[in-house]
Amino acid sequence: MYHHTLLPRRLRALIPSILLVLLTLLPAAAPLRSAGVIYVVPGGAGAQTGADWASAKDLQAALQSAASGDQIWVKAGTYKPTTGADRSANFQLKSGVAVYGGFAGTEDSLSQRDPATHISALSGDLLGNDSGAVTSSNPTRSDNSYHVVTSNGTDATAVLDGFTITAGNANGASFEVQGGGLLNVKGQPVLRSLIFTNNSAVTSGGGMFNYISSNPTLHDSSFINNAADDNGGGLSSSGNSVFTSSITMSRMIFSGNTAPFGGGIFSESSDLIINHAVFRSNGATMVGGGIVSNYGHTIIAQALFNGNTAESYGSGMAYYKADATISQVTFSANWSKNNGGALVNDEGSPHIRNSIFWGNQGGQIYNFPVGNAPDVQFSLVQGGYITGTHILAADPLFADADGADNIAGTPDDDLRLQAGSPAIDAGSNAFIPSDLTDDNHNNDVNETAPFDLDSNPRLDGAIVDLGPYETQIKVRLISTPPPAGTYGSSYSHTFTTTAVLPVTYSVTAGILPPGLALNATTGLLSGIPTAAGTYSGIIITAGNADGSANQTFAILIHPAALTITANNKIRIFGAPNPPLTASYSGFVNGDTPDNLDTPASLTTTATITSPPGGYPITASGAADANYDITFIPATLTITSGRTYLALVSR
Ligand SMILES: [Ca+2]
Ligand SMILES: [Ca+2]
Ligand SMILES: [Ca+2]
Ligand SMILES: [Ca+2]
Repeated sequence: MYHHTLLPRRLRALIPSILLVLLTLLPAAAPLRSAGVIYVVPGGAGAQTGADWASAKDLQAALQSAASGDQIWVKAGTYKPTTGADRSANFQLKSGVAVYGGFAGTEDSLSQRDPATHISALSGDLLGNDSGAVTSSNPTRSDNSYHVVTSNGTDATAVLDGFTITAGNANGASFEVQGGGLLNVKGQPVLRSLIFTNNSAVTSGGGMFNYISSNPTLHDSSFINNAADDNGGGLSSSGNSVFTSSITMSRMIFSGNTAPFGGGIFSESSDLIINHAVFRSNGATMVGGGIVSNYGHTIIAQALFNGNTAESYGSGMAYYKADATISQVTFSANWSKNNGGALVNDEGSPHIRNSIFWGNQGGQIYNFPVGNAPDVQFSLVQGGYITGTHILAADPLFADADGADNIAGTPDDDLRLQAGSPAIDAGSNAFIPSDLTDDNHNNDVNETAPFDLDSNPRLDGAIVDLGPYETQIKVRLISTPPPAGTYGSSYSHTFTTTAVLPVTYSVTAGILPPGLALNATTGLLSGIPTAAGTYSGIIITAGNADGSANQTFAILIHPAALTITANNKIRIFGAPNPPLTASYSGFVNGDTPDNLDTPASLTTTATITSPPGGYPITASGAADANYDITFIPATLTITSGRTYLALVSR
């Protein structure tokens, strides 16, 4: 820390002049300026210094001049890699430079932009003549850029955020046959809020091609209507035996992309981590409408595969010698001409958890060779899954499986779960995926996923649902129905709920047994029943601002046990029968014999002429709705005079 004092004085004196020499050696063309914002509008404006909106640069010029730490703010409009005809020109991203689109051209802070409203498009349609099909051979695309964007060799400080990338057509030679929208070789850029649409490639990755040692992250982005003539209509990612690649994606949409192999995504010797994604209406003319994964590791969490098609196998996904973890995924209304309506597992080893396979044409899960079955647990599989554990096979009761158009597999399908779906609370919480892409921005990727595909809490109630959507019930009555009670006996039952906010309990239909009352705050139903009977059709509602839950039940109030015991009597032979009496055991609620609907009658067979002996006294006839009455008889003993005296003196 005292190094400067060790410098010889003469050397210290030289330092200013050394600095001066170094400064003069810097090329004059590189202006010394602090990192900041470079403003961009189509074609540039004013003095084109990039210092503000009024003197904005064009995008290509801004990228050329940007230094590490710069941001480039790009006004809405269309930007092409060149004003000429050089199909190899492209927008090359830079490490340390973040390029943001979506500005109206008036903003002074990043948070004011809105890419959904102010479309900043990067277009490879150099002649501006594109029409018709998005195919590499379409003549109106023969002028288009081979790659609209490249991010080769960048690190994770290269950012592209808030753009539509369109009209790339990689139909050249060498690398210019793949990645029409974006080519990423040995790059690790952060790609956010991008729409890749109408890009094509003569081999791989119509929308984007990712190749060896490339580990980009892609968030909040869509691949729509891209095409490749070989594989990966939307996205293709490849490693090789030495250099693997890995793509981490969250909140993605792949829709309407086509290729022979992997309409949405083709991945080979590459790892895929996908959290929150919709694969819809992608098509493979051969295998893997949604995804093909060959070799490599794939994690797919909280995703929907709907309306994808494959002319051969595996309309949702196809795995070849790849391992995969598939959790909280729904496959529905995918169409495969042959097998694997949802999934083909070809010598792979998928682990499938908390997922739904329903209504796919071509069967649900197809294994090749037969017997090489994925490990399926806590999932709903149409037709069942014989080697799985905790498998349901009942209709999952999607909210609207074929949507308003009544055609399954089109974008209006609603594959959330209806109330009463067997898939609600049918998963295993142990298999909730982790927060792979840190969707709650707390730098913890090991905690369980906080959000479902709708960005609702992933866990509602005590147990996770199957599929990507968690039904938000919010308020649940979780207690068992109230038990039976007994007339005159203290009764207590507490209704319990799971809810974030406190709930209020009320009786919304039927009548509680008399004597019982419901505490609106605690849910305690208590009291002493004052009338036996069956009280049916009672509905208890627990509710708060989030919603409410009902429970319908009957309460049976049993009669109390009452024993009427006739009293033994004795009389002397020849005397009239004494008054017959009885004792009562079991009265509650202050009842007396006078409260009985029908009083007990006491009879004996003895008459005034009956000889000495024992005669039964029978209690009977008493009846009351509140009592379950047992009668116990007694004996009238008729004695001779001497015996009578002995008995009564005892
Ligand atoms: Ca064109
Ligand atoms: Ca539909
Ligand atoms: Ca987190
Ligand atoms: Ca649940």
